[in-house]
Amino acid sequence: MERTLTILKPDCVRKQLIGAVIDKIERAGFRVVAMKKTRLTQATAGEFYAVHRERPFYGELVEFMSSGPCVPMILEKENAVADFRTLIGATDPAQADEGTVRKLYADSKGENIVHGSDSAENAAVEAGFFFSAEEVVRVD
Ligand code: DAT
Ligand code: MG
Repeated sequence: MERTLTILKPDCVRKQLIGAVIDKIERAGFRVVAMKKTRLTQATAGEFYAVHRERPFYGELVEFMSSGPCVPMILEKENAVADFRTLIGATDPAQADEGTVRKLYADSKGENIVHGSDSAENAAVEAGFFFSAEEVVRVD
């Protein structure tokens, strides 16, 4: 079993799509092993996306990710990282495959509904931004 970290971003929460996106996630076979609603500070959002620090969109990204509540989750499934990236589609919704979360719900490259980790190693690091060990509970 592999784990990935997702964030239902502030646009997802504002558009009242939390349930719709979780429905797609569960139907695709992911188990939710941790979940909360929270709001990133600019400092935490900046650190979370530190790899993009030099990119022209970094300021906008930090601003957006701290603009309202979000819903981070740890998801578990075989091949979770790659399968979740397939489920959400390309970063730019205009390039995303039909039926993907971003194609269905995202407005733009910058406001694209969901985050998905790009490796199992990064998923573990990213989970640490939101969850303590006691909050990661899989009982089923
Ligand atoms: P992904 O979220 O698909 O892993 P990424 O890691 O390249 O994409 O970028 C992280 C986030 O930064 C992305 O979800 C939205 C924002 N972003 C990326 N490229 C952008 C661009 N060209 N213009 C505006 N925002 C962008
Ligand atoms: Mg990425």
